Amino acid sequence: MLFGRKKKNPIKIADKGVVDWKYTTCGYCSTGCSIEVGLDAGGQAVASRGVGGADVNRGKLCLKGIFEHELFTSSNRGSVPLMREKRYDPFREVSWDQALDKVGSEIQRIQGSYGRDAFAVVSTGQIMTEEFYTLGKLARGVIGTNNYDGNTTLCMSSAVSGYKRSFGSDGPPGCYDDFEHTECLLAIGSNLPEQHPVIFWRLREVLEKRKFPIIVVDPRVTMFAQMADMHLPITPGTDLVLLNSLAHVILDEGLEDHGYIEANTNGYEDFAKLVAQYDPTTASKICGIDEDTIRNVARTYARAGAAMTIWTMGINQSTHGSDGVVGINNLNLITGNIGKPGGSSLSITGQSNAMGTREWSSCSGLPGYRALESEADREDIASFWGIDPEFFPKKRGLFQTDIFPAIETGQIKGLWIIATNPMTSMTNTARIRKTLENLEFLVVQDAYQDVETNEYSHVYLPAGLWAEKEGCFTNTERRVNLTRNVVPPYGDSKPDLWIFSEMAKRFEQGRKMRFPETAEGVFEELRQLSKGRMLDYSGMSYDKIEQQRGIQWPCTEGAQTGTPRLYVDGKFQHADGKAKLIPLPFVDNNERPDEEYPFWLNSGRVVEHFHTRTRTGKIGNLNKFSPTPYMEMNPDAARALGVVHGSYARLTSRRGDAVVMVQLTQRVPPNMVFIPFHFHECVNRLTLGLLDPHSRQPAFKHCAVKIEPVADQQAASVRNKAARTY
Ligand SMILES: Nc1nc2c(c(=O)[nH]1)N[C@H]1C(S)=C(S)[C@@H](COP(=O)(O)OP(=O)(O)OC[C@H]3O[C@@H](n4cnc5c(=O)[nH]c(N)nc54)[C@H](O)[C@@H]3O)O[C@H]1N2
Ligand SMILES: Nc1nc2c(c(=O)[nH]1)N[C@H]1C(S)=C(S)[C@@H](COP(=O)(O)OP(=O)(O)OC[C@H]3O[C@@H](n4cnc5c(=O)[nH]c(N)nc54)[C@H](O)[C@@H]3O)O[C@H]1N2
Ligand code: SF4
Ligand SMILES: [Mo]
Repeated sequence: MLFGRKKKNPIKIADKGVVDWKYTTCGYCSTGCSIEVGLDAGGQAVASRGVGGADVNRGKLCLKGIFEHELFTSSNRGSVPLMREKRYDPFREVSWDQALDKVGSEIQRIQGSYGRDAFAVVSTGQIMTEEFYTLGKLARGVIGTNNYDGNTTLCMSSAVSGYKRSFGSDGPPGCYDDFEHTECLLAIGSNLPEQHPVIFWRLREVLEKRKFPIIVVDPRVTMFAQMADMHLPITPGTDLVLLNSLAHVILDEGLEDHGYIEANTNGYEDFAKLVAQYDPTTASKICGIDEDTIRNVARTYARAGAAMTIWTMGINQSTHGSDGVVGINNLNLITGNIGKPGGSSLSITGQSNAMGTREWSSCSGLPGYRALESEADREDIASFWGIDPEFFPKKRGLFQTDIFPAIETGQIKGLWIIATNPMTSMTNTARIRKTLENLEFLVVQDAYQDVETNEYSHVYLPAGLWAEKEGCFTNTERRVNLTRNVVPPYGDSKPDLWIFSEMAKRFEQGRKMRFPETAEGVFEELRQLSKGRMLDYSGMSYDKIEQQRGIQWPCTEGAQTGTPRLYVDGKFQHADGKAKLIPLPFVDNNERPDEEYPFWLNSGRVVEHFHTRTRTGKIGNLNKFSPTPYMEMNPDAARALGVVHGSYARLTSRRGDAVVMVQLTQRVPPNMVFIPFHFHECVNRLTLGLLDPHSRQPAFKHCAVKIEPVADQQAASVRNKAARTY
């Protein structure tokens, strides 16, 4: 007799004919999963699988990783450089020399006519560390523009700013292993199960062995909120009030760690004076969390032997993003939860190499966490690169979010965009379109030629993607992972590293400088420049990184391996070695719902898509789960407006309008809608993006809209160019 499964057809996994598995690292999110790509006898990439012995993912991949090998030949990859004299004319195919000569001469023309800073460079969090460093050498050391930044301003700049203010330096102090030791996890504005599925799986694995409280702060009932012990559906943009109030209760009830505060921090008195104003009764009226819950969370957190906070864009993308991060650091400093197993302020990073750009790209300063403002740092790098230190500016230039307005005012005339797609990902895209039309010259360097921003370019440079190249990514827990080259770049596309080095040759100063040809050659410069510093790479090599499946910096010369946690000895990076407790008054400066625009517009991500869908929109097994722009809307609110499930609705803000399909769900409260930002001509037509004063990061998640049903679905879908069918 047959029982159970045996009665059914057994699951068969198709034989893909893999003859060789090649080690590399996933190129999507910052989790940093080790991945192997299977090649068939013809050298084609036909499969991906997780690496069993890798500490990060232990054999697992999320569904983006599982289909990642399909990227190499996905549609609309760029294979040859393209050029046109006038925007919107048809492109013509050109040789690499023609394209690079044109870009080089346009940079020189613009700088010659309008000054060095009139040409700007906007990069990404998604190329290799060695490529970032080389781009920095080119932008700072050869081209010499101070208007050089990256899309990390849309993503991690609040975390960077908050870490610097509290601890004196960037650098997430904790690691995934903290889940093994913590007794309380507070997760603010992070939807870990969808956005970092493998970090979430690490957490779940620990929870199966040992129970500890999970507290999720998010205005939506996310998948994370559904599994939490406590869900705090906070009023958007008011996390700082909650954090101040948690500190209030902890100090009021004497639950703080006196010894730690005394030994390792300063600023306590001013901080205590400020949080005294945020009693739970007052705070609950602003942040929407009832006072007993605030007290309960504060006591649970402070009484835990070790407690940690993780956060992502719900904190960073806010007008008080940087303050929110400092507020989290304050909480962990007063409870003595920095630098110990299970006690941490761990910012969950976004893009695969958002950390690598912070460390090495020179966007906000100089390589290896050096500052333009420091004479010694300028001299260090100038002598290493063989240039005059006076060539460097003495202060950082514009952030990405200030570069676009500077194009509007005519201060910037030329722009080079590398691996980012602001026509879909920036706030108020109608304004971005006009801004790009103001440029005398735009060059777009991307792996895909159909990236929306390319519609406005004069030159398109086709770049190799992910494992078509070699180099490192640093993940959320400071782990330097190696992406080994698996297949050659598509068509005649070139690795970004090659493009940057070739561009340098178009400049007199660049011809005199050394640009190593291989990524490993560049890595040697990183080793030397980081020796003895906080982010020491000197004990790493490519082979050692591959053997250990990633190494966490610092890894000093001769050390067996890296370091899981920072600040273990309570010594911080401020001049006096102490961390700062910083008072943070809350200023309510968001656009809020009112009578005319009665809904909060919240935006974020879904598990199967990555950002602007240049990649995941073309992978059938990902796109089929979420092919259409849609919004989550509460059924009660929808009923009042006559909006029905599965129909279309028009959203209007003070900036513009967008049409989306309606998904009715209790995930969102009646006064809020949520839209994944992956689709072009969609949510960012509506967003306002007020900037955080410290980090210049936009408040993508907070603005106000009105909603009306749209009768004609046909018109709606034509209007909405986003329904791409690759
Ligand atoms: N599948 C997938 N994974 C990704 C990415 C992707 O595009 N797709 N992108 C990667 C990148 S670059 C990033 S930055 C991360 C982002 O990762 P997450 O930040 O986890 O993702 P989001 O969906 O942007 O936002 C998280 C949550 O913030 C909440 N939120 C909105 N406003 C507030 C608020 O005022 N307070 C609080 N507490 N919460 C609020 C939203 O409701 C949302 O559920 O994901 C990375 N991983
Ligand atoms: N409304 C709203 N807007 C948001 C957000 C939100 O939550 N809500 N989140 C913001 C955040 S956190 C982020 S990080 C941004 C992301 O916004 P973008 O950076 O604009 O998004 P991506 O689609 O990842 O763009 C990366 C581009 O790089 C290309 N690319 C990939 N690999 C390579 C490579 O190796 N070389 C080159 N040259 N190109 C490559 C891809 O094809 C793609 O076009 O969006 C921001 N915008
Ligand atoms: S969790 Fe992130 S790093 Fe891991 S497979 Fe998924 S997208 Fe890649
Ligand atoms: Mo991001």
